[in-house]
Amino acid sequence: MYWDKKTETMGAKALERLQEKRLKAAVEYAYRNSPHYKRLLDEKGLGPGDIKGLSGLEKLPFTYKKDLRDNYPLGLLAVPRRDILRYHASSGVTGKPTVVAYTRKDIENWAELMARVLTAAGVTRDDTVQLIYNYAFFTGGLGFHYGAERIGAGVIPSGVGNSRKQLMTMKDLEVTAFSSTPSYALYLAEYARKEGLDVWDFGLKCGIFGAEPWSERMRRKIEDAYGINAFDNYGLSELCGPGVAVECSEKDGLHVWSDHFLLEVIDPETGESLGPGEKGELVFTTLQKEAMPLLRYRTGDISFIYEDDCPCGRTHPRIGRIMGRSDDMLIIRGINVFPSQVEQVLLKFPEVQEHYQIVVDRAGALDVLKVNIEVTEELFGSDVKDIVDLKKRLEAELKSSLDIKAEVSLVEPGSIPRSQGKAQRILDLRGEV
Ligand code: DLL
Repeated sequence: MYWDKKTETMGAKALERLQEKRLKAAVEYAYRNSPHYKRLLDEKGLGPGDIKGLSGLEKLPFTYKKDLRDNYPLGLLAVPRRDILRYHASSGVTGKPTVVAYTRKDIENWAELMARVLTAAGVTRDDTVQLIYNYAFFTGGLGFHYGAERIGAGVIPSGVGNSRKQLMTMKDLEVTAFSSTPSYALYLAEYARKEGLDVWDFGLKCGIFGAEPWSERMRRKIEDAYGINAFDNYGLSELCGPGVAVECSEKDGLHVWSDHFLLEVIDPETGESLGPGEKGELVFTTLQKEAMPLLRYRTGDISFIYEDDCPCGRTHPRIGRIMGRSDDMLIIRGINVFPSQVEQVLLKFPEVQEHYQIVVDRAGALDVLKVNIEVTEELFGSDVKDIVDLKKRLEAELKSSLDIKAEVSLVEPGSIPRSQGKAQRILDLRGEV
């Protein structure tokens, strides 16, 4: 089942020609409208007409998350503010979020891509879809919402939290499809079991999960619990949000919508392009974005491109499940967390030392974040009341900066193991679910 059969199944040559045409236009657009890209291209001695085809892609400079951060909040905008219809944001490295903006056309295109995503997973206008993603700055909620509406499905904008109500909604409104992070889907199934409910009986058909890494084993667990087909979908705020790539009924690789996003896989160390089958960092060039076009955006996500064609008939290239990151970003309950954000918070508290450890673990299916922090000798010898108060203030500040709850343990000076080389600040104990 396709949403836009013509585009999704267009011949490889025709897709390449389309990409070539759009790449030339995208470079020209970025040069003319984004002072940032004009400067970068000028520095490289590249004019807008110098990229003549896909083979010229490698001449273009990379764009990093750091570029968005350095140009916070809207330095990469390529249109006047009055043309912006929507803003979203994801967490940034230093406590400042990465802000992304959309024109009317960008929102339209995103809804189309999300309609393709949902259709690939089998959602039609006959479905009732429950969207269990955050509807605020995070792109998951509204991204799925617009796509499901585009298809004409019945949308339940459930948002996050209140598991009992989520289950009641699912059952009473006879929901047939839902979307959430994979870990929340598992958690909800466990919660239901404890409440004496059997989600298998709800009559659900499919689920679309993403925003964080998950495994085949997790897929099987979710499918077995709900009696559904579970599909992986991938995306990032900088490109639009969800809607960059999705699995089809084959469940073997995610199709990247390549009429919108030109895909490369590179060696994260050398920046060299890698061939199909070779594992490396995903890099995307936006081919149709107006508000914030990006050239060769380094995602930090590690995967590879499939070599063979997909039996589903879609010609857009497939990538494997995201296998990891090339940087130190952690994804905790679908929220991006950089260790440096924790450090920034600690710097505001003179009562704590620079020695800390971030521990990410699982309680059931859900991630939990703990931060062990050494206090000063002085505080260590002081009143319990002061320590409790400090713990509370640290937890409040971390929550406000990270958007996720962190449990703080204040520990004795000298108790966090010192390392000979790089400090071992992160302990990820999650393993595979
Ligand atoms: O997570 C967009 C999204 C929302 C995707 C809902 C899917 C569903 P950001 O908050 O900007 O955007 O985080 C993007 O999350 O670079 C990956 O590291 C990770 N990520 C997203 N989807 C997947 C996935 C949204 N399916 C970052 N598998 C990306 C593994 C994923 N990692």
